[in-house]
Order: sequence, then structure tokens, then C-alpha cells
Amino acid sequence: MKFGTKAVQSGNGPDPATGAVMTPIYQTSTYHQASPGQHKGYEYSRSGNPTRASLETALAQLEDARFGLAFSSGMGAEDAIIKLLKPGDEVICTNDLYGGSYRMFVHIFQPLGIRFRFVDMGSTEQVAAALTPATRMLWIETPTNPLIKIIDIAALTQLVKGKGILTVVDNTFATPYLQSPLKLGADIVVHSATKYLAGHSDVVLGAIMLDDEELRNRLFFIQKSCGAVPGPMDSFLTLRGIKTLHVRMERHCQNAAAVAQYLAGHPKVAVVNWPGLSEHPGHAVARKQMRAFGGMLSFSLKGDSQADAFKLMEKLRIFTLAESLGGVESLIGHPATMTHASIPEAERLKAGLSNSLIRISAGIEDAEDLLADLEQALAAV
Ligand code: P1T
Repeated sequence: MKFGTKAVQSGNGPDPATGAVMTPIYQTSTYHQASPGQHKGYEYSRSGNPTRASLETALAQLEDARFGLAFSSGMGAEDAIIKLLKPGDEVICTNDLYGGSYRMFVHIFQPLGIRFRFVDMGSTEQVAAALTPATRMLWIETPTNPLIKIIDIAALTQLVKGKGILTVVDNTFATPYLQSPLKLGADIVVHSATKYLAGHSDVVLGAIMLDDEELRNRLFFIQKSCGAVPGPMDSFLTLRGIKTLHVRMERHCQNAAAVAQYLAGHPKVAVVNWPGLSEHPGHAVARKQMRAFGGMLSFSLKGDSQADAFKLMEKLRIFTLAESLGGVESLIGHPATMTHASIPEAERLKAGLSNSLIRISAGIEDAEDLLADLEQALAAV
């Protein structure tokens, strides 16, 4: 089945109780038992809920995975994955990743004895050099947030094959429409479904997709024991969003291309990070592992002034200045003070996250309006 058909049909099926075509919102915390232990598959909504079950089926189908698990947020999903580890274990992570992931790794799990090493994963040699006998996980995010770097998933999964190291790919920016990490050898895919999967900036939700049954059972045990589960309403909204994922992604990618090309030709812009540009260092790998180049881009200004970046963002009328990404409306943000503020300045600058870096989530509006908005705002800087 092709992707669009899967997206529309996934998790569907007439509701067994009523025949409803759309999965109903089963807004219940608990379920009747005829006699203790005798129930229809559900006993308590932390361990299972029919609306969430439909979503989990849909999530698995999107990534062509055997299993899907839904969480109350992307961070809830990431938290469950790190809980697969134990003190003394090491994780090698990309040095350019969502600031909230960095914060949880360094401030929650590092004090519990799990070690995180941040390396430039664009270089397979650097990852190879960072491996130690204690390495148990590679944490890959590609395209990265917010520098939109590309990491070669197949090269890294190949590197650690047979070494007892799990490879996790945060596929939030690419979505399953553009990139299939499991097919490239990854063990676990994680998403902030808050973004493109739900797609309308109206829900916070996380997802894990994977093929290995033993790992799935461990993650399910963590999910029900620790309790970071989404409610039925949020599960429903995400299911509804998924049905148009392929259509939205086409337009997100087209608009990002138009914005990236416009910015690349603007005299006040220093660098544009978007893998569809032929000069982007990850262009060739992106061509190989992605169906198209995605809706996310970032750019910096000549002179690298934070004040100029702020002025530009304040002038924009169509782009909304806000955290998050992947909704139908175009968003703009300043990673250094917003999404990535928890990364110490020296480390941030070392990774290339400069003071004037501006991140754009290209929405699905008309590209002409987006370019005109940027034009008038850049004129004011
Ligand atoms: O916000 P939440 O659903 O908990 O997802 C966390 C998360 C995980 N992974 C990536 C790549 C992300 O970008 C995020 C959340 N990011 C933002 C809120 C942001 O504006 O970048």
C-alpha cells in the first residue's frame, strides 16, 4: 500500500461497538469487568484505551513498523526510551538536537548515572571514535534541530551493528512520509507527534515505533508503569491529523524550498540551512535517505546580531513567533533564547548555534505571501 492510502486508512475500521467510521473518543478511565479479570481487553486507561489503541496501530503503519506506542508528549516518549538503560551505560548523541532532549539527558538522567556524549554525527569517524565498551545507545536526530544538519542513518546503524548498541532516530522533522529510519537499520523511531503528525498546533503527543517485540514489551511496561500516556481526545486529534500528513508535507516542503531560495539570495542573510540547497553539506545524504527535503529551515544574519534577529521577527505579520513547529501555520523562532535556551552559551556557539540564528517552520499558506512578509521584515533590519 502506498503512503497516502496508509495515512488515510491507518487506524480506521468501523468501531466494533457502533460501526462509527471515525474512531470514537473513548473518554473513560476504566472498564467493566464481569468477574475479576474478565473484560473485553481493557481494564484501566493508563494501560490501554481504544482510541489510543487505534492511534498506536496508525503510528506503526506509518513507519511500516510492527508496533507503535503513544505517549503524552515527545519528551514522555524519549523518557521511556532512556529508561531502557541503567547506570553506567553511555549514550552517544548528536551535538545538535532539540534543547529539551539535551535538558532531560543532562539534568535528569546524567545525575542518575547514565552518561551522554555529544558529538558531530555528520562524521561517522567521530562517532566511531566516541564508542566505548559502555556505549549502549546512539541518539540520532536528523534533520537536526535547529541547524538542520543531516546525519547518515544507514552509515551509523552499520557502524554499530552486532555491538549491542541500540540506534534511536528522532524522526520528528522528517516525518515517516520523508524518511524511514527502521528501513535504514534503526531499532527505534521516536516522534514529537505534536508537530507534523498531528499537524495543527492543537495537541501535545509523543510516539515510538519499532519492530522488536521484546523491546516493545519493555517499553509498554515502562509506559503503563510510569504513566506518560496521552488522553483519548489528544489521541483522536493526532489520528485525524495523520490522515492528511502526506498532502501537508508536500506543501510544507514546497514552501520551505521557496523560502530557502529567497533567503539564500538576500544580501542581509549570512547562511541558510536547508538540505535541499545544493551547497548544504548534507545535500547528498538527504537525497539518498529522504523523499524530499522537509519543511524546516534556519538562517543567520550578516553581523550575527541578536537585536537584528529580534527586530526581524517582531516585524513579521504572517509568520507567528512561537515555540514548536510542523503545524499548518508558518512559525518563526529564535533557538538561542527559546527552544535551545537550556544549552550553555559556550556549547551552543561551539555547535554553530549562533546569536542571530532564526528557525522557520514553513506552513502551508501561499508561498508568495510568505516571501512578501519576509521581504518587508528584512527591509526593516
Ligand atoms: O514537545 P514534545 O512533544 O514533548 O516533543 C519534544 C521534541 C522532541 N524532538 C524534537 C526533534 C523536537 O523538536 C521536540 C519539541 N520541539 C519543540 C517544541 C521546538 O520548538 O523545537
